[in-house]
Amino acid sequence: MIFLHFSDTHLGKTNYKLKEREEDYYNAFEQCVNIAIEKKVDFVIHTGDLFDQGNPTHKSIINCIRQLSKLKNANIPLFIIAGSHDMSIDETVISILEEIELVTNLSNPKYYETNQKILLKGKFYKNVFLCGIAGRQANIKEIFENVEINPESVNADYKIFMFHHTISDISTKFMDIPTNLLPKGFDYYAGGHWHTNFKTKYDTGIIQYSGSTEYTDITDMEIPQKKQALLINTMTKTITPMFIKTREIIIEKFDCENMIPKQVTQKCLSLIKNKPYALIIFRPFGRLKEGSKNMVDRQLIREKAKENNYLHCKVYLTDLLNPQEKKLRLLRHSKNIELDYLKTKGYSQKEIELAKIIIGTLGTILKKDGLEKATQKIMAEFEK
Ligand SMILES: [Mn+2]
Repeated sequence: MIFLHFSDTHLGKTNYKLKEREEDYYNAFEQCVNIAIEKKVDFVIHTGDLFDQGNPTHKSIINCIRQLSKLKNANIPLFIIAGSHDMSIDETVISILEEIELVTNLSNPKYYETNQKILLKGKFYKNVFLCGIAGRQANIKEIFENVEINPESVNADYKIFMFHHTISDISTKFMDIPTNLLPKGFDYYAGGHWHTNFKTKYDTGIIQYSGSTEYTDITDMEIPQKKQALLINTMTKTITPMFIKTREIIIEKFDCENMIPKQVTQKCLSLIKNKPYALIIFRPFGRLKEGSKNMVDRQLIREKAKENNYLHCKVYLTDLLNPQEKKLRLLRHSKNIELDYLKTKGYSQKEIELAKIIIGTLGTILKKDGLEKATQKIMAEFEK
């Protein structure tokens, strides 16, 4: 059997508010579907973040259905789990797609049983057994600790486990679960959530993250790795990357230590060639000799890029320091990033405490009396 694995398609996402970038995500998704059809695969697996949002735009749903219908017409089933971005307060769009028989959502409760343990009933397709866990974060370690696999899966010739979490083998800093919490005995562990390609051996099989199908943010753009879907042959156990054609993204990072702003501008201008449709991102770093980084003429740089037919030009000055500026040592992924920032800005401890409460109430779903309680808490802190 042959199957295709891809992930993190983030339909509906864009970068820099460009409609062309939104199209790029649809285009990458379409390429994956076309590969599956051309290679006449037996089935496809998607490991979550089909959409970029839990309440996706109509446009992205239409684009998605159009592609999934092509797979259906070619008799190629698609097995999927919901990713962290696919979740909504009430269910996930993926379950709607399942209702109209375009996908099998293995993270749908109908594919597992919860008593004290979580039994993954999964699904048999021909001689393959597939099961998976949705990309939620809450109590995720406990969930994995309590997972049991359908005992009938021993009859399958090939077993696939799908998940949407970062394992400790990738990063101890960003990990959701230690690698050894993955259930044992599978042939293929299909990972999603981590946007770059990653593979390692595990127990009786192999763990494979196919990565996202587009470059979703600046960190992702800076990693020199082609975007891909993976073609797996279960008999020969070969895994072949199928590369996705993506828009050219040029990142120019250069040292500007002891330069003046005008020299930084000149340096950027000199790096602009003629690259139709490419994205160009400048990231100068180092400390300026004089002037201020706001004097770097971003407008002029952007204009020259436009004249040279680039799709878009972005100049990041965050890593460029003014002559007297203290180096802000902000932990990029610190949970207290806002508080660290307020501290560096000289706010008092009391003000920071207050901000902490306010920030803590943002983005949470305020239950009954929630707003009132939050207000009381803020007032109590204020009166201290
Ligand atoms: Mn993702």
